[in-house]
This record gives sequence, C-alpha cells and structure tokens, in this order.
Amino acid sequence: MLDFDMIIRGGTVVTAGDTMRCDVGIRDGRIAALGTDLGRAAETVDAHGMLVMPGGIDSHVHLAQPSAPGIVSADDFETGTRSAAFGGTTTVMPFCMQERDQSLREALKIYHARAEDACYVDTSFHLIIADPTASVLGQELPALVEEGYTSLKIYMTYAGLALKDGEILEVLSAARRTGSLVMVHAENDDVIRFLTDQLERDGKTAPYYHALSRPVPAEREATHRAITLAEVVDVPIVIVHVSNAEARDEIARANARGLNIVGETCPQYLMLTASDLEGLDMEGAKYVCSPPPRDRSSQEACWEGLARGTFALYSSDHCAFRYNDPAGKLNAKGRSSFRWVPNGVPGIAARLPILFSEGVIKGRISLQQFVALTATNHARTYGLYPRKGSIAIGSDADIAIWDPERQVTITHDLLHDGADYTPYEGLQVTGWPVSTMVRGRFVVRDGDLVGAKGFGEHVARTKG
Ligand code: DUC
Ligand code: ZN
Ligand code: ZN
Repeated sequence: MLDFDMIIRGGTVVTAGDTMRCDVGIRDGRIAALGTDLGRAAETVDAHGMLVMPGGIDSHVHLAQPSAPGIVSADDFETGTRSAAFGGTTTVMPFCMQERDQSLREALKIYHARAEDACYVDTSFHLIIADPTASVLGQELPALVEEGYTSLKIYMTYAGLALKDGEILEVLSAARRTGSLVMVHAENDDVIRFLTDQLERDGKTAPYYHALSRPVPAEREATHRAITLAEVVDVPIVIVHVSNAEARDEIARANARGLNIVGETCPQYLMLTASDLEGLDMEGAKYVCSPPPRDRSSQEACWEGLARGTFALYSSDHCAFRYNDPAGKLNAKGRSSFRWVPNGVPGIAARLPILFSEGVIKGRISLQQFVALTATNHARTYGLYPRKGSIAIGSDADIAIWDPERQVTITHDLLHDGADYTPYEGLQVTGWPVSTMVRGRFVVRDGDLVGAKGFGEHVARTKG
C-alpha cells in the first residue's frame, strides 16, 4: 500500500512563519506529512531548486460582474480562474453584487450559476450590499453568514452602489451582530461628482483627468469617515485598495488607537502612476481604475505599508475590460469623457510575480511576508484558515511551485486572461510560479494548463 498520492520532493517549503527544506506528502487532496524519507507515493514531483509555497489567495477580484449598460467584463469565471492559476493563485474571492431591489439570495443564485462548472481554482464569494433594507440586513444576511458568506463589500461612491453614512452604520451594526466582516471602498462621492462635472465643463475629458477627478483628499476623507463609523459601531473593517500615504496613515493611526482596521493595497498602486493615464489618444484608458494610481511617493508609501504591516492584504482588485473593444475601455461614450471609461485593471495573474520580484528579490519584504501578504493573511481575515493559506498538516494541498531564479518579461500572452492587454507589459521579473495545484491536483504544470474546468469548488467560510 502506498503512503501518499503524491510527494513533492526536494523543494524549499515556505510558510508565513518558516522556511524549511522538506518534502510534502499529499493524500486525498490534503497535506498529510512534512518531512524527509516520507515513503512511497503514486507520484513523485521533483522540486529541487524550487520554492514550495501556499497557493495565493486573491481576496479581491471582480469576475462576470456588470458595470454599466453595454460594457462587458473581460473575464468570466473560466478565464479569470484560469489566469489565477497561471499566476500561482489557488483561491479567488469574487464578488456577488446585489442590484437595487434585489434580494441577496437572488443575486447569489445568479452568480453561482455563472461560476458553475467554470472554475479552475477554488472560489468563495463576498457579497456586495447595494440595497441595505431591513430585511436584507435583518433576515437575509444573518442566514447567509451562517451558510459561510461571512464578508461583504460596501461602496462610498459609484451611482447605484454608494451608501449614505446612515446606511453604512446600519450595515456595520448588522456585521457586528452577525460576526461578518465589511470591506469598504472609501472615496468621497460628492467630491468626485463635483470635480468630474468641473473637468468636463472645462473640456478636460481625456482618460488622464480620471486621476484628477478622484484626488488623494477624496480617498483620505472617506477612509477617515469609514473608520469613524466603524469606531462608533465598534466593529472591525477592511479598507480595500489603498493608494497613498494619507489614507494609509489613517489606518495606521486607527490601529495605534486600538481599533481593528485591516488595510489592503494592490499591484497597480505599487507599479503605476497617474502619468500612465496620459498615453497618446485613448491609451491612458488602459490604466483607469479607482482609486487611481498616484505618484512615485505614493508607490513608496504603499510599499512601506506592506513592509510595516499597515497593509495585511495584497490583492489584485482584478476588474478587467478589453481595451480595443466597443464593450470595453474604448466604448463610444468613453471616448467622449473619462466619466464613461469602465474602471478597473487586470492583475489576477501578475499579482504574485510582481510582489515576488519587486518585493522579495529587491529586498523590500521577506519571503515570510510574501506568503502572509498573498495567502495566509487572506485566509485568516476571511475565515478560510487553516483549511487554506498555509502548508500545514491537514490543510488543503493548494500549492504553487516557484522557480525563484527564472527571469521573465511579462507579456499579455503569459497571463491567460480574457483581456487584450496587461498594464505590466514589458516588466521584467525574477521568479515565476511554474506549477500550481489545487487540493493536490495540478491545474498548471510546468507552464501548461492541465486542470479541468469545473474542478474549482465554492468554499463556505467561517467568521474571520
Ligand atoms: N474600482 C473598484 O472599486 N472596483 C473595481 C475596479 C475599480 O477600479
Ligand atoms: Zn472598490
Ligand atoms: Zn474592487
């Protein structure tokens, strides 16, 4: 009788706590042993010279999510989860967006149907609450939290999504009652509308003006306000996609005062600046996302936030639209004003290689911080731990095998998503996830897609 289904032999296993030379024994999709001389297995994988790390958990992605009439998301659950696997990510947490006048159950039915039989890696939905009625917060949410939907996102901006302060307080107290975790998109809606109108009146409609319509104070003020509302209700929150020092420092100050505010940043705030939106013609539309990329000092501030722990989470906020497409960035209205350019950039596959190369290889963060920021902290924050997010006995065998020395020039064709560009085209990175496995089965092996569409499962979560 064989001891294991698979042994990954000879690699260096990295977790958020340790780096160790050992083999990994896998049985029934879970990690069953860590050590040497583990015995016999149906299959042995040679990982000499490789890093064996927890597969990434991307806790902020938008897949098959409508944004405006006539605009189509570039990635559905098939292409999005395929791209995740090529980038070393084994669990993605997309959003299930409630429309106004829609129940959360109806929304979930629609999104589960979109994801059914489509996913290459595991998924777990966050809810987006756009219509926080008494029955949504008092009846639906408590039941859904018990069923494992333990987190939700709210918006302080965007027509049809933005909640008023009173509504935010109601959502936060429902989160406190149910033990769920609220993610906040923090930008001041009135500031954005005022500046957008003004820029348009002045004929400043090119994609670059998107960045000027959503300045740092709009993000800082909303971050401060979200934290204040959470303090009033006495509940933890996550401030997502932080782009600059001022919003970062609001989070740091709140935590120094004893609050529990989790910060998240994303590759676009480490690698892009507002000047990327200045490209010739409409090129800048490729980089339109919210909050917008800022400047070099903001990039440094975000790196410091990751290194110091103000940001516990590094996610992609993958929200892809094709560029050269009338249903994407170059829609007819988008050409008339930045107001109509769909917000979002792709990043689900590039997320980990960017942090590994720019972070670990360049000495900004340690390997342990890399694992914490890309996997373990997501699992702990959102109730997936210890099933996911580590290489430990009993955990799902969700593993990325990395060649830490491979030099790669990022090009869009390496990422396997549904978009037609990457904001990181031409970026040279060191280190690449050569193979990715979910629950003990390879999805990508030595750069080839070998997994089955539909193998990815939806995972119910505990309270984080
Ligand atoms: N901003 C968001 O809030 N979500 C998706 C993409 C974006 O740019
Ligand atoms: Zn957002
Ligand atoms: Zn988002």
